[in-house]
This record gives sequence, structure tokens and C-alpha cells, in this order.
Amino acid sequence: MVDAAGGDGNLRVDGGRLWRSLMDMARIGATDKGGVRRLALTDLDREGRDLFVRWCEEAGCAVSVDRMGNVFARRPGRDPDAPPAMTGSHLDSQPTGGKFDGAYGVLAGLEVVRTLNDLGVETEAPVEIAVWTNEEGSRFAPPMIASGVFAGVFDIEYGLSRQDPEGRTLGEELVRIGYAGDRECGDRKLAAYFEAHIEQGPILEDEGKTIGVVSGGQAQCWYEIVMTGQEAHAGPTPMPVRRDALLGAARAVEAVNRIGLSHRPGGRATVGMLDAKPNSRNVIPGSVFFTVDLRHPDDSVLSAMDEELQAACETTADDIGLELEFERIWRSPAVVFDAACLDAVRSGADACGYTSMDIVSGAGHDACHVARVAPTGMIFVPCEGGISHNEMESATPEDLEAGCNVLLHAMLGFAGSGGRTSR
Ligand code: HGY
Ligand code: MN
Ligand code: MN
Repeated sequence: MVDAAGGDGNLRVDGGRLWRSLMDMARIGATDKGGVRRLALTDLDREGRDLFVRWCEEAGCAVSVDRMGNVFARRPGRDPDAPPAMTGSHLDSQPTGGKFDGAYGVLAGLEVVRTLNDLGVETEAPVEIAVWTNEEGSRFAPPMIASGVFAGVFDIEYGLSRQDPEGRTLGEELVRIGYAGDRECGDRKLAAYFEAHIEQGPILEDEGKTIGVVSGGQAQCWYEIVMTGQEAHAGPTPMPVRRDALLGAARAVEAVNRIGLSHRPGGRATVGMLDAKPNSRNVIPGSVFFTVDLRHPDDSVLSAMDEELQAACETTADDIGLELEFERIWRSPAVVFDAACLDAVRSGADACGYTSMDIVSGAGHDACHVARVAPTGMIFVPCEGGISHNEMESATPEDLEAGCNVLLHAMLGFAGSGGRTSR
């Protein structure tokens, strides 16, 4: 008999089935180097969503889609009106992403549902699995846009209007792939939300721990910056008169790295995108677009980093005679997850006999938005060398199974008293 707290430490998922589902999903958008390229709302994202929906319907779930394309698979509980216990993550990937970032949380949720079916467990509250649209923020910025609309961080018009580099809007692409749902975003209360994810950093592996009890996520800020000088001929133009936009951007890249280092150990500072125009060998670049991603566990330190970045860009632009467009496109505060959810993760790890440690997430996750509207927790498992956002991303079947067992226990604790059905 499964007790209400899900404390039956003998409950276990089928790790082999979880692994097979991950490998089947990883075939969609598979790259030669063993990763995946499944950018948000591309045909490959649709293929992944369709596969997930089919699996969930085979598992007896009812599937719905909201106006941001978030997909929800619902396993009924005894009380259809009870707030569901939800889990999930994302299926979109980075351009050179890994098999596990996002997909693990989605398919761990499916494995929990399949296990409850196998064991004939009937929960009081429904259990739901979410697939959040555009978590990565690679094709459409900012990231976690659709869980953000669900949690009331962004309004629906802003969410649907986000454009990709070719000018296509998120809303148009939802229609094109057939995932423009009619359900209003955030139209219901949740009993709790748990997200299983690889750590995407080296701490669990270095500490020899299997489960990360995630206490929260760090603050982050994204920028879009344009420096404009003057295109000119690389040959006749004397050095002192040049207004070289790429020189300005190069100094800014150096400043970004210096800002991250000066706020270690928590500071993170990255220039991920840079586009020099006209990008011709013998033309002095007249304009450069680049992005900056600043992060820190402490909001006040992130504010200091923000000021240092703006000052460095302004000084560089003045020194070289460049125009500067400096835009903060998204700022997300540090997030603290719910204490009861952390306890559920910790006791799930203990009940299953896994080592665990508390950890702050360096990466952003949909859970960081959902935490604004529901008790939220995350479960981390190690990934090899802490490498992620890289096609070589890797995790062991054993660790992935362990995280999914903890997810099962945590979900049961919030889904209400479990009882075996006649099944
Ligand atoms: O940027 C992040 O931390 C996440 O992967 N979207
Ligand atoms: Mn992710
Ligand atoms: Mn990611």
C-alpha cells in the first residue's frame, strides 16, 4: 500500500524504460556529435512534442495545450477538482545541445505516470506533466518565456510577440506547428511543482553525491548591445581616425570577463552572440551586435555587476567614438524554492537510500518562474564533467533513475493519499 507521504521507500521506477524513452527522444534532432538540435517551435520541436503526447495518451493521460503552447498531460486522481501535483521541464534545446537538458525532466515525469499505472496507484489529486515552450531562449529571447507567462511574469501579448532572428514571431510559429492552444495560461492552482534536471555543473560529481536538493536559482540579467562606428576601407584608413565597432565590442567582451572574475566565486558573465557588420575581411566593422548574460546568487551583487557593465560599455564607446545602444532585455531575481518541497526531495532521497546535498541552481529553469505561483522544488542529478549546453552532455542511467525515484516520492507526497486501484 502506498502511503500518503509516498514514504514507501520500496517504490521504484523502471530505469530501463526511462533510459529507452530518453534515447528515443534524442533521435529527434540528433546531431553527429551525439547531441540534439531541437530549437523551440521548429519542426523537430513539434516532432518531440508529438511523440511525448502520443506516449502520454497511451498512458491514459488527457492532454491540453495553452496559448503559449505549453503542453499538459493529466493523469486523473480521485478528486478532479483538487489542485494537481505537477512536474515537467522542456523539450526545446540549444543549437548544439545535449540529450538530457530538459528532456530528462519531461520523461522522468512520464516515467512517474507509467510507474503509478504499473503499480495501480490512485492518487487523490491529479498528476500533471508539463512541457514548457521555449525554455532555452536560444531562438526566442528571453528564456523560460512560456512558464513566465503561466506564472504572470510576462503578459501573453509580449510572449506571443517574441521574434526569432528571421523576424518570425513565437505566436506565428505556434500556429505553424499546430501547438497554438486555446487554454488560458496559468488558469489553475497547483498543489506543487517539481522539476528533475541534470545539474549542468560539476558540484554533485565533485562531491560524490547522487541527488541535488535544489534550494533555488540565481539572479540573472540578459542584455542586447549595439556599438556603431563607421565602415571604412581597411587599407587607406589611418589607425588613429578609425571608429572600429569591433574594437569596441572586443574591449566590452574583455570587460564582461573581468566583471565575472571580480565577483567570483558566484559571478558568471558571458558574451554568447556577436555579429559584426558588414563582416568583410577588408572593411572596418561599422556596427557590432552582441549579447551579455550576467548571473549571481545575490541580487545586489548582480546590480553592481550591471552598473560595471554599463560603465565599461560607455567608456569604451566614448574612447573610440562609437554610438552605444545598451538594452537590458530581461532580469530575473534570485529564487528560493519552497521548504516543504525541499523536505520532500530530501526525504525522497533518504527513503531511496541516495546521498544528497543542497545546491543552488546556476542555470535558469521553468521552475524558477513556477515558484512564483506554486510550492516548487527541483531535483538535480550529476552530469559527466558538469558539461551541458554541449553535444557531449552525458549522464548515467543509474543517476537518472535515482532522480526519477526521488521525483516519484516527492510527487506522491503532494498528490495526496495513494491507494491501489483494482488494476
Ligand atoms: O540559460 C539558462 O540557464 C537555461 O539553460 N535556459
Ligand atoms: Mn534546461
Ligand atoms: Mn538549457
